[in-house]
Amino acid sequence: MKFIHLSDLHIGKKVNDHSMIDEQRYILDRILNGIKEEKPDAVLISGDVYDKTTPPLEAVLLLDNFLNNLAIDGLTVILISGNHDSAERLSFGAERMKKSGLYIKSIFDGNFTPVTLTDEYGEVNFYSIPFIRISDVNHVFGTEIKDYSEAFAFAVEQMKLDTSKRNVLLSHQYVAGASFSESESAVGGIDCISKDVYAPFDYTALGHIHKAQNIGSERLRYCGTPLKYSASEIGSDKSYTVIELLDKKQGSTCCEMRFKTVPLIPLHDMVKIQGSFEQLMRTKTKENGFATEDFVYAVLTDNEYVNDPAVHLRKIYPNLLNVSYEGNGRTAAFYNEITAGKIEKQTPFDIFGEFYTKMHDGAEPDPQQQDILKAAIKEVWGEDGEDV
Ligand SMILES: [Mn+2]
Repeated sequence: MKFIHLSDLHIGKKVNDHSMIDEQRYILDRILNGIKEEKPDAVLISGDVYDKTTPPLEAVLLLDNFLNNLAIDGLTVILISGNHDSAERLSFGAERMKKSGLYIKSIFDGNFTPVTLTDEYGEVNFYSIPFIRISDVNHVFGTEIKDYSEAFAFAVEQMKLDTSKRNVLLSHQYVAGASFSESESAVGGIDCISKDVYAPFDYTALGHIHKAQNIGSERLRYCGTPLKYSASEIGSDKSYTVIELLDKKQGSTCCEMRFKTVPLIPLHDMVKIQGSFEQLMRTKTKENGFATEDFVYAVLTDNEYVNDPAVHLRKIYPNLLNVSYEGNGRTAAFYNEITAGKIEKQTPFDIFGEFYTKMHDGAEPDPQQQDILKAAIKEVWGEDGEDV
């Protein structure tokens, strides 16, 4: 039984206000080609299909297109919702679509009927638990559980697993021990689930964490996002996971399995570039190790204030995502120029005034700003502020 594990597509996502839709269209195309080559029995998508509960039109069209392209003879597609999806919206038409081999499990209702596929080694049961909170379990089962792992374990118990068969779970949760990046959002420390609750499954296709990783073993795995969605993912490789479940010997807890990842090369990479404004404006193309159309996080090392660097940098790097300054762009030399040798003789009002002027290309604070400043100084130092 061969299946492909995907998750966290986040279709419709914007990174720093920059639409990723073209990148997503491209990468889904690559994945589709991979699926056609690999000829799996199933494709599993473990949540965060969309980036928003009300995805934009282009995102809906793209998912529609992807799922339609997956209507390949003999291919089963199973999809759960993540914390970014609207469970109800995603479940549109779910009942009817089962007939065509597309199983959407986005509403947690206590029904754990698996999707069962058969190969030469027997049956494989694919179970789904969309993203849930403790309150979902308590709501559905009338329990009063307070612990996340306990709530999840309770749900798993209700499946009454036949462990002599091969069992697979799709789950979108934060499993304790996973290392995450910046783009997950709403991944909290208390929300994590012990990996032990996943032990009864031969394989768990996890979603939620954007960095591909095994949790303890390759049977409990985050496949990661198909694209980099934050600066913290620069330098990390993206891929999808291909799993093959083989024989489950009588009496053994897990079946034999094969595991591999297939690298995903994006249309445009995400890179960090660093240097002075002048250097970055001079740096142009691929000779320097990156294409100008890459998604760029620029880090300026200038000591001097640069006016509107993004406006100019964007002429060379059209997919510029962010400009930041190393050390705030104002090194010790910058501050020394203001303060050296004279700070002790100045009042806080004078020091701030000079600082303000430096930061605003020579403009002085206007009378209203001066009043605010005086009031603030008075609040900190009292009337004595003038003499400090
Ligand atoms: Mn996600």
